[in-house]
Amino acid sequence: MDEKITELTQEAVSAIDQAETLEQLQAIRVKYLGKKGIITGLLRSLGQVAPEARPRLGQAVNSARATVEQRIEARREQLAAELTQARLERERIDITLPGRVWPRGRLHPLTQTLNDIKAFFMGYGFEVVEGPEVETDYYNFEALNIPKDHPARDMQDTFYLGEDLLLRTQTSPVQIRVMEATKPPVRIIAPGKVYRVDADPTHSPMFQQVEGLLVDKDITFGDLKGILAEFARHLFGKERGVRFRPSYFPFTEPSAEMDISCMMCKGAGCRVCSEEGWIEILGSGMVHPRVLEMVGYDPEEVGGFAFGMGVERIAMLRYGIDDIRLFFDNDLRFLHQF
Ligand code: 2U9
Repeated sequence: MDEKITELTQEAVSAIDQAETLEQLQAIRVKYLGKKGIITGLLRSLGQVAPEARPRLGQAVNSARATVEQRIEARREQLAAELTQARLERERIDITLPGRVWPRGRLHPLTQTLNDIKAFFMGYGFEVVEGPEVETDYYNFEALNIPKDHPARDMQDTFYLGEDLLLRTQTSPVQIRVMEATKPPVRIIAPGKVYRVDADPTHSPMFQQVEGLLVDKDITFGDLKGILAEFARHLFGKERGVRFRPSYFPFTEPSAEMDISCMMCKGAGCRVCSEEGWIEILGSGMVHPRVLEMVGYDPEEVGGFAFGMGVERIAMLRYGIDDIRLFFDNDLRFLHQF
């Protein structure tokens, strides 16, 4: 019996050492230590040996079982480590390979210009408001004191969507709605898309405007001049000359257009300013008393100034672009330059 135990142990140990996979190792465990395993069988058969030999033989079988168990566990750890190592080799990643460089995006020149305009007026306490692009005749024309026979109302100039509905031709309706809903003081700018039947190198059927409105007690034309001149120098450089020219709009009285000294020729006269030395950048004026009355304000109590500018026009002057359609072509060769 002693010999058999020694022999069995050696046989098991050599099988364990030769096992190449965890599955083979498991089969060996079943063969020797399983319920019907050889060593388990030996333990059971101890009942048949002579009582005086039993303790010694029992000890020998138990020690054989412990040896086999230990060797299996040791080999299992070894095989598992080899498997992990092999997997690490197989899945090795070369972290020195250069990554892919993604091209960096940037803001559209019109967005950049609009952001700069907004930031300036927000700095003076103006709130940014937006409104619908589809408007009624009342908000787009009537409430702005635009007479029935004004050319802007013509089918040739306005996109009508029905009897009374149209695509707004300016963002002023937004400001009418704000005044209807709130009491003075009002200090807002209204940026947004507007639509006019017009298309050539400097006009697009859709373009963007920023209009501004300030209504309060004791507002003067001096307030208008001060803030708009400051705006012009903020956007086009503090060395720019600024001048106001009398003009006419149905919704403001008096009205004025603001020019800046030409940044190309510095006022000497060139192609960009049509030999004038000056370039128009926005329209403005004191809000017409009739417009104030129509929203329920008392023109004897409060007054205000308003202004309007085309964002594309400002961006064209700023960047020296001579065709408005370049903004809408989405040609990356153009867009990458800003
Ligand atoms: C209210 C009252 C008055 C807004 C104004 C202009 C002068 C103006 C044009 C500039 C170039 C439009 O984009 S453009 O074609 N705008 O000259 N806009 S005053 O006046 C208002 C606005 C709202 C309630």
